[in-house]
Amino acid sequence: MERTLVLIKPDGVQRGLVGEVISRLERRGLKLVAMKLMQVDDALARQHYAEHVDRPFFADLVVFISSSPVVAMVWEADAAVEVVRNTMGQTNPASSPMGTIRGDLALDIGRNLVHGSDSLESAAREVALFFGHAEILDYQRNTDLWINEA
Ligand code: DAT
Ligand code: MG
Repeated sequence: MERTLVLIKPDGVQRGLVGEVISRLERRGLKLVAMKLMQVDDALARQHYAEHVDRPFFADLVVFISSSPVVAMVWEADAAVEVVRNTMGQTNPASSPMGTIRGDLALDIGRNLVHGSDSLESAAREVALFFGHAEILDYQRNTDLWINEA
């Protein structure tokens, strides 16, 4: 079973789309195993986006993600990384298909509402940046056997 980090970025919280984003992931069948509303500081922002440090948009990215609260979550499923990325859509909302979070709810690459880890390795690194072990819960859902055959 995979775990992946999802952030509802400042634009999502400010626009009142927290429930919408969570609802889409819940309805897909993923299991929520950790969640908090938090302010990302400059240091955490730089660590989180470290892979983009040399990109021209890095400074704006760091300012934006720390500009207002985010909702940080860990979601669990088989292939959670791929399933979350597909549910989110493309990085650029303008090229995201309808039916995806970014394709339905966003327009601008710099205001694309959500973050989702892009690989299992990124997921492990990012989950550890945002959550301690004790904050990630292991529990059974009564619906599990209605979502996964085994
Ligand atoms: P994703 O968030 O889909 O994983 P990414 O990791 O390549 O995309 O980039 C991180 C964020 O940086 C992305 O959500 C929005 C911003 N970004 C990416 N490419 C950009 C670009 N060409 N211009 C402006 N912002 C960009
Ligand atoms: Mg990324």
